[in-house]
Amino acid sequence: MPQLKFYYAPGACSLAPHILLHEVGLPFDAIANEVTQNGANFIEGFHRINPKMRIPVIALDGEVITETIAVMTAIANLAPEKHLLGQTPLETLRVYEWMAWLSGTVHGQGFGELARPERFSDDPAAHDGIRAKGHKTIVDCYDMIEGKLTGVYAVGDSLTLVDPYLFVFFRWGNGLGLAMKEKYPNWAMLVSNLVKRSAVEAALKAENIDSTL
Ligand SMILES: N[C@@H](CCC(=O)N[C@@H](CS)C(=O)NCC(=O)O)C(=O)O
Repeated sequence: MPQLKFYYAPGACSLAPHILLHEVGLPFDAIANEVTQNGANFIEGFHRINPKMRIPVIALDGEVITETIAVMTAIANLAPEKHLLGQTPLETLRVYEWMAWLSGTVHGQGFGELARPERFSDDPAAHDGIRAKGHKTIVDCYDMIEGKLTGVYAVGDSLTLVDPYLFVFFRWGNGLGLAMKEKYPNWAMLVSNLVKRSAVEAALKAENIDSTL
């Protein structure tokens, strides 16, 4: 059994791999950090673990993996019988299509611009405009997410990496004051099914947060 060390922050994007770890059901050590709208507070020496200064991070028998997509793939590989990367090669492609867009555009661009405008311009006078653009990108992407969802799961007929990641963005939409349930009924249905899973309950409890549904 591999030794697993998971670095997260309550309510951050790391909630998605945290849920996946509970789905897989192997024991792991969870190390909490803090990331808020205003900044981040990482454990002492975190820059040696991930010089990019971001969570999530997972260490598998000491091998450090960063980036949500790689972290979640590593977790999925621990339980191949659960098909968390999809049931077929085409579903796996769809999983990575979703994950790359959610990580790069929705998170990195939309939420990055909204919460960390200083990453996009050194000129403080530009920051309000960048925040506004980030908010618009998020809403445009959320409309697209709603249009892409048709069933209980984002890809195929079973849980994949994409569903817990979509849960993170649904919670963040609530945090932004968007009328998530009313505006995005397909997405709300996916999330209401997801929160019935014991793995979601366990991860929310461990992070001491609620589903905000
Ligand atoms: N590309 C990275 C981005 C991860 C990321 O930005 N994580 C946020 C938490 S949701 C973080 O660590 N933020 C620290 C900061 O903003 O200082 C990934 O997908 O894992």
